[in-house]
Amino acid sequence: EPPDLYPDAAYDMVVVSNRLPVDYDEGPAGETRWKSSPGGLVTALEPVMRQADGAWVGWAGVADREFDPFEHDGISIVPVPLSAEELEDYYEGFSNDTLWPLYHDVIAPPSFHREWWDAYVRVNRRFAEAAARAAAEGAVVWVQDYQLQLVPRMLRESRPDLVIGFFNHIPFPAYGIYSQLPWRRQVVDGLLGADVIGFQRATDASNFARAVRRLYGYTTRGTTIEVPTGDGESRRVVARHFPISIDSAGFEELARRPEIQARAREIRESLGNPKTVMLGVDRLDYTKGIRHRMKAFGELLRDGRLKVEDAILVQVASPSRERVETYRQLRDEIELTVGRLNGDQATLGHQAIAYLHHGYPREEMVALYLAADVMLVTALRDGMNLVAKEYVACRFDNDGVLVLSEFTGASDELRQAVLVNPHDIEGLKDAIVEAIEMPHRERARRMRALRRRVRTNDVANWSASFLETLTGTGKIAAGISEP
Ligand code: GDG
Repeated sequence: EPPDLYPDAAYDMVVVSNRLPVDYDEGPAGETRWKSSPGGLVTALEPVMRQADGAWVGWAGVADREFDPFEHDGISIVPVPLSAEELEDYYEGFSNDTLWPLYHDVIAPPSFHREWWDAYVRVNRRFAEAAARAAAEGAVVWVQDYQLQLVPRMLRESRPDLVIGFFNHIPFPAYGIYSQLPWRRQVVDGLLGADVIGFQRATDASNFARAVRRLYGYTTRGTTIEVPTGDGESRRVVARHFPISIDSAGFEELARRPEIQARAREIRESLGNPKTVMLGVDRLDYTKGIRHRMKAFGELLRDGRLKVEDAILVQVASPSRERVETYRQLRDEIELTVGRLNGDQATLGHQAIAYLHHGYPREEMVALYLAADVMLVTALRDGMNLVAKEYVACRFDNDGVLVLSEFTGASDELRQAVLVNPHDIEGLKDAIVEAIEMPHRERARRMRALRRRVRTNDVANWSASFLETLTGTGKIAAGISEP
């Protein structure tokens, strides 16, 4: 008997994520306005949500404010409030300074603080309660990402009637690293409340299964985990990979627009029409290997293998997590590197790196992708990396070379990229030169193969495949898998 259902808010499909698909915005007279934030997840889930009478539960992006549920662009929005202190402890603290570095192979040292954990539990409970109130009897609830790993268990306890899915957008680390987490048992138990736990890579799923065996001794067979229910019976939980993707057709459509192609030419012109434009696009994050990329590029210039008249690196580093100390330090280090590199290598007419610490509209990103001869994705660890897929989706001209780190989830699928180990600076330098010098036929052959992959596995495919596994019927996904 599900307790306390909102009589008029009983949704058959509920998505739960830290951030809502809309951002709070204050109008000139102090009134509340809502702006869509068109991320990949929104594009992926919008059709499903519209069809299934869905609600989206999440935080509105502003602390210490409460909002009533409302409707936006045909989707029901259920805001969950966070205080400024919770934002610091649950979000900036436990999510972004404990889990994020731990799950990315401790590239930066994770901080463990008991008060952060307490806030994480408290906030996860609030999200679980909001989802439980919004969900109809037997509804599908799909929980997103590492900020909300305890929600599946909490939901199962209050609402055993629900079908519960969880998707982890970031890696799940090897047990030797995961086991550092003081709350490692609680987090695994939280996730095991779900019916299906999705990961980006097969390795992530097997790392998780291993953690389950080590911490609980449960039996795992392939992608199935037997979770005892206490009455001598057990539930079957599926833990497997569902590699996320992008709205490939949407990106290609933008790339084909004449005004965006004109903008791409204008970008190249404003850079002095060099032979080679190289591009990096990342949130300013220590997982993205931005410094490794700059080191390799700087050495190629220093050693005379590249000339500053011929090659430029455009680096878009969009502002991210600026209140977390590690991110402030990283920004200082990167900006010092850019300053030094340009100081040493630039001439009056040619800069070596064009560094842009801004976010841009999607149209401008697509123009940059079209303007770039070589795309550099050198992450040290990355769940998937959508930038790599976006670059490929935009290159309907079958040109351009993708240099891709093997530590990204994307490298499991994009085998025709020039694959690199970004820690190996000599190897990275050789790969950059190989990409710049690659003959046209070879570029086209590789890009065609990459494009086939990104077109076949697009984001609609990703959500359909997850939801089909979750419901076991294909009923919910049927409407969106049609071309
Ligand atoms: C996490 C995981 C996983 C970036 N700057 C601008 C901008 N972006 C867009 C990109 C891309 C997205 O942000 C970044 O996605 P990534 O996948 O590259 O990386 P994370 O942000 O770390 O995402 C990752 C992903 O979740 C999905 O599961 O792939 O591994 O870490 O779409 O284009 N977009 C615009 N302006 C910018 O300045 N418009």
